[in-house]
Amino acid sequence: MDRSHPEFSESAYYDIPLAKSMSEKYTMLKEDECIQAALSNEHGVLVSPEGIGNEAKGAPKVLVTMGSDSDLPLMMKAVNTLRYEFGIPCLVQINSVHRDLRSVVKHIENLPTSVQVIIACAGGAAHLPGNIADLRADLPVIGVPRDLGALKGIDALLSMVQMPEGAPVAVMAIGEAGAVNAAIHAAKELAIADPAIKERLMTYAEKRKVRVASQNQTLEKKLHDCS
Ligand code: AIR
Repeated sequence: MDRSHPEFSESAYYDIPLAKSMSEKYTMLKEDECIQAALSNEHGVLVSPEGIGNEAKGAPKVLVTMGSDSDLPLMMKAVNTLRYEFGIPCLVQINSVHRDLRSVVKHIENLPTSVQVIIACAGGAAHLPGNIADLRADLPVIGVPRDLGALKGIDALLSMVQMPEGAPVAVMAIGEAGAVNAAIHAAKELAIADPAIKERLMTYAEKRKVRVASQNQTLEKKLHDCS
C-alpha cells in the first residue's frame, strides 16, 4: 500500500466515515475481493490510491492504455493524478494497434462495465486513441501524444487530432502536461455523476491558486536575485 505519497490522505479518498460498523467494512472487503476476482490479465492491472494489483481496491472507472511500456513514465503522470488527486481507481494496460491489433480489439471490446472513460497514449504514428474511439462508440476517449523521436510528438498529435466526423478523440497537449490534463479531464467527466470527485476537483483548483499566491509572496526577492 503506497501511503508515502505526499498527496495521500486516507480520508480524502474514501467516501466512508471512519466510524463504519464492522459488518459494513466486511461487506466492502468482500466487494473488493469480488472486483479483484472478476479482473483478469485481459483487463490489465488495477491501480488505486491504496496500491497496485492485489493491493488496489475499488472498481476501475478509467482505462489508462498505451502503445508500449516505454510510454509508462509519461503515463504515470496520469495514473498518479487519478489516484492521488481524485481517488479514482483505474486499469492500466498496454495495447499496440501496430504490433497486435487483434488483442487491442479483444481488450477494448471486453472492458469491465465500471470503466467509463478511456485515456490512450502513443508515440509516432499514434492511432490507438482513434481506433478505440471507433471500437467504443459509448465511451469518451482522451488522447495523449507522446513527445518522442524525430518529430517530438507532432506526429502523434496529428495522428490523434484529425479524426473523421463521428469518432471524436479529446486530444491533450504533447507530453507531461497532456498526461496530467488527461486525468483531470477524465475526472471532470466522472464528476458529472459523482459529487465526491467534483469536490476533489475544486480542492485541486484551490491548490493551483495557492501556488500563484505564494509565487507573488516571494516575487520581490526573486526580482532582486535576477537583477
Ligand atoms: N507505438 C507502439 N505501437 C504503436 C505505436 N504507435 C508507439 C508506442 C511508443 C512508441 O511506439 O506508444 O510511444 C515506441 O515504442 P517502443 O516499444 O519502441 O518504445
